[in-house]
Amino acid sequence: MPEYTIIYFNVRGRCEAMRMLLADQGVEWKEDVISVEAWGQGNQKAKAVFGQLPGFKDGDIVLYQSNAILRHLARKHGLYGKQPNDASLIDMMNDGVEDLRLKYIRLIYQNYEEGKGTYIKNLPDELKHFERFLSENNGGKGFLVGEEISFADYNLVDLLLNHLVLAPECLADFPLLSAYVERVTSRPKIQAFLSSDAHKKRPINGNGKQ
Ligand code: GTB
Repeated sequence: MPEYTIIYFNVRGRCEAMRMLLADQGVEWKEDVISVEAWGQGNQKAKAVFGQLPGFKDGDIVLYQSNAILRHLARKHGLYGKQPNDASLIDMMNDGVEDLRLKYIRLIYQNYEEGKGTYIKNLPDELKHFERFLSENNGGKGFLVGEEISFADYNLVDLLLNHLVLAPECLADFPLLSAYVERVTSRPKIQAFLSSDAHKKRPINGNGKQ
């Protein structure tokens, strides 16, 4: 029996990074899919610590907040760096990913038709920070921090994959980020996960926009 359960709507949304992490680490998990109708009845919402999903069960504990879940998994599976300052740098990068994810979510759920053009026009100003930071670690040939993959890498790659759907050319001027996405998504277990029906058939977002 898998020890982990992801409790979420039938979307990639805020859970695909943790799914990628688990798949890459060779860890099984269960999906407890909550329909929008069931959520609307209010019982699950009332139980959730902040009234929102995802939730994540690990044995006796149930966690909420997607980034807390990623960090929990990172601590358990050695995805928080190795050197003394690594964890702080990984946190910093993950916070940067969260800032961009929030902008993306606002576009998708609140301003898609009117905002898409401007969002894509301004995207290089967001992506350049990640390109530069990546370039400072091993010439951009590895991961965000240190020599091994961290939870922030899964989170960033997931968000970049969403952006490649929104704006297929968005990485054209970012050679290091392009190669990084290619490198991470070519890891055999990630490649298998991304090729699975479970991933491909799951919508990116809950409103059909992407
Ligand atoms: N800070 C929290 C985190 O990181 O976990 C934010 C969680 C959050 O925004 N959760 C949203 C939620 O629970 C779902 S993610 N919304 C319901 C509510 O607030 O009552 C975005 C989302 C929206 C809609 C769908 N959908 O319709 O299927 C799926 C996902």
